[in-house]
Amino acid sequence: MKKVITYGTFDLLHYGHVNLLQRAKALGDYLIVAISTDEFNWNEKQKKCYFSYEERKRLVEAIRYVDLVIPEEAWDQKIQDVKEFKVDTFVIGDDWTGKFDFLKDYCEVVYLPRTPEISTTQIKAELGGKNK
Ligand code: C2G
Repeated sequence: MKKVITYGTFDLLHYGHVNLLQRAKALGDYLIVAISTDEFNWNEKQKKCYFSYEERKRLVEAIRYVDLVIPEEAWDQKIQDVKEFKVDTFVIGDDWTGKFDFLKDYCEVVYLPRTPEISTTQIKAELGGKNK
């Protein structure tokens, strides 16, 4: 069984996220998604999520391509995750190109093109504008 892993916040889940998860699953048989915890998002990415970790986990678990959701609590947990879950391929959007090449010592590393026209930031901005 070929195992794939990816990491992300997945706040305000949208089709760009789903496009990524669909392509990630197509690279193997089992897809693990590490979702950033609320603490990790705030402390490391200065992101304040609309949905809590538990709500984001509930949404991502409902996606047909996803087999397991685990928490992302630290930048440096990836090597441990790859070893613990015997992961063959690490996948993430190409906005991170090069940032995780260190994982090539442990698994295949794939950067996939982002879905260009959608982002959580854009959704928040447009909704914020309408509420004025
Ligand atoms: N994504 C995408 N297209 C978009 C938006 C997001 O392909 N329009 C991808 C991102 O490239 C990423 C995944 O969807 O692979 C999740 O995106 P985010 O929730 O924004 O994740 P991010 O904040 O980039 O966190 O340790 C890695 C980080 O946790 C990644």
